[in-house]
Amino acid sequence: MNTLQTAPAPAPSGNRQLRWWASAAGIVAVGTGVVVGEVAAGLLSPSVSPITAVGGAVIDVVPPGVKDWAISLFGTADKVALLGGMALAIAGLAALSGVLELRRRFAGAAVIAVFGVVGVVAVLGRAEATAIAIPIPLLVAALGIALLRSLIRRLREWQAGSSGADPTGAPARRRFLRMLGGTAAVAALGAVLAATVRGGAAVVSELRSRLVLPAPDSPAPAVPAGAELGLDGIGPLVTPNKDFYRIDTALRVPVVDPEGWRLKVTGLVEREIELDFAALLAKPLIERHVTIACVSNEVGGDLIGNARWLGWPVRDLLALAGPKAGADMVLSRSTDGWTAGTPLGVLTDSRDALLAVGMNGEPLPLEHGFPARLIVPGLYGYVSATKWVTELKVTRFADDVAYWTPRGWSARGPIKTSSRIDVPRGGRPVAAGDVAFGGVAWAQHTGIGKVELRVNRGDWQQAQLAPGISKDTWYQWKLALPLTPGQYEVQVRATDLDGVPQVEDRTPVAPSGATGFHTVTVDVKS
Ligand SMILES: Nc1nc2c(c(=O)[nH]1)N[C@H]1C(S)=C(S)[C@@H](COP(=O)(O)O)O[C@H]1N2
Ligand SMILES: [Mo]
Repeated sequence: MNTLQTAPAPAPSGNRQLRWWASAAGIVAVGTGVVVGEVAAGLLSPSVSPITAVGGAVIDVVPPGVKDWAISLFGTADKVALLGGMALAIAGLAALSGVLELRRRFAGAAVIAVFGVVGVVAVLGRAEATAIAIPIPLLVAALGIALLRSLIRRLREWQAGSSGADPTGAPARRRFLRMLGGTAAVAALGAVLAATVRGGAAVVSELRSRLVLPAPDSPAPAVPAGAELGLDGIGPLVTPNKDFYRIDTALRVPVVDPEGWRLKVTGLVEREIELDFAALLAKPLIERHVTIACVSNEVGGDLIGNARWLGWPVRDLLALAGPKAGADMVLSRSTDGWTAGTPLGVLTDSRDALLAVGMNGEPLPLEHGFPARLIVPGLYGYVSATKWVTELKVTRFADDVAYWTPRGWSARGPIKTSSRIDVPRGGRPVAAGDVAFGGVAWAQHTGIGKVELRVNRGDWQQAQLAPGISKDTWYQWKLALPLTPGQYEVQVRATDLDGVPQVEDRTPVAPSGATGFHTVTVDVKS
């Protein structure tokens, strides 16, 4: 036996160092459990893991105000922020469980057990949860507890300065550190594995990239000359897919294999219909530009985008099913259980409401609903634009409620006429003289009639309005204002083609969309 190895190990000096090691033990134990749980979920229940279930539950219980705040703070990185926040919270509780377990046997284990129960409750609350997903959080907790208990036992032995009953006679310190390091390594490996198990997404991405969409029977009307003003600083008239805003409650983008995808039309219909992806692509498809917007878009905000969508008119699909008298709503449902309630009339009138498969000449990106979603001109996304859609239930507003309705949002959500100043960009001073103002205005399905600007609440001055691609899209506008040095407040107001101006009174985004004039302060330098 080597004397060096059996030399008594110095006990971790002082309570602080001991607590530090106990915290590390807690984090490594719980982290390993969580990672193993994610791997298990990835294999057994791809759409629900303990982490996505808890995160989804957090999203579901936060009041609309907090959701708006999170979106305004983190923008489309709100999910990364949520996952990061969860990781910090879990690490904090895990460290605490280590310290508690060191102080008192089973005290830390109890904290982890609570984790497990919270996880099970969260999984039970997910619409997409399969039975196999339910016990996974308990597995996570059991593994975390087992690891924590043996790590803490070794830490105690080190503290006591004993070499215990270890037949190798390795010092207690080394046995603790070896187990801590070994477990952390397993967790790291598991994290890599969890990422690969997510390869399902990679497979569907590959299928998507090889998919060739049919040419539309009815192509999109040409973009009129001059619709794009080309003013520096106004976003492009058609938003590229990669820049298109993304809003949904899905922590992990649903991965839907088009081969297995089915859309059912159910409820108050003469004939239930089931459609697979090949059958959908074989329908006479049309292509249209439609500007969609989020109800959470603040005045002047960027949760709005314009794309060329390829799809089958929902009107034709519903005509095949034959809605029964008395029906007034279509509850659309996605693979992850999210729902939107759309007035039946809007889906059966002459507008181009689409069961869309293409976006700007490509299959829908996974984030934007691959393989199929709804696009309805004139309605906010939360009451119409269901991504990863798998069911249309013809029903009545009196009988069914959609996802956001009980959470403080209006059951009906027509888009409010609005306008935005994109240039000059806020905060940057501009040179005196003719100052170029420009932006966009929208009144989906009615169309924009005029856009005006006013300076320091003076008279409204009419801007040059570019032709819209259609009444369902936004319009660009511009106006040069002669300004001398000083500070100005500039406001924009759009009026729709029925002559109705946008609402001046400021109202918040909840419950049915913001109103008010976009107002910017412009610093003019000599
Ligand atoms: N399945 C599903 N579809 C959804 C949502 C969702 O949370 N889940 N959010 C809706 C909302 S609120 C909006 S504004 C639009 C946004 O569509 P986009 O992400 O393609 O821009 O999708 C709608 N469709
Ligand atoms: Mo939205």
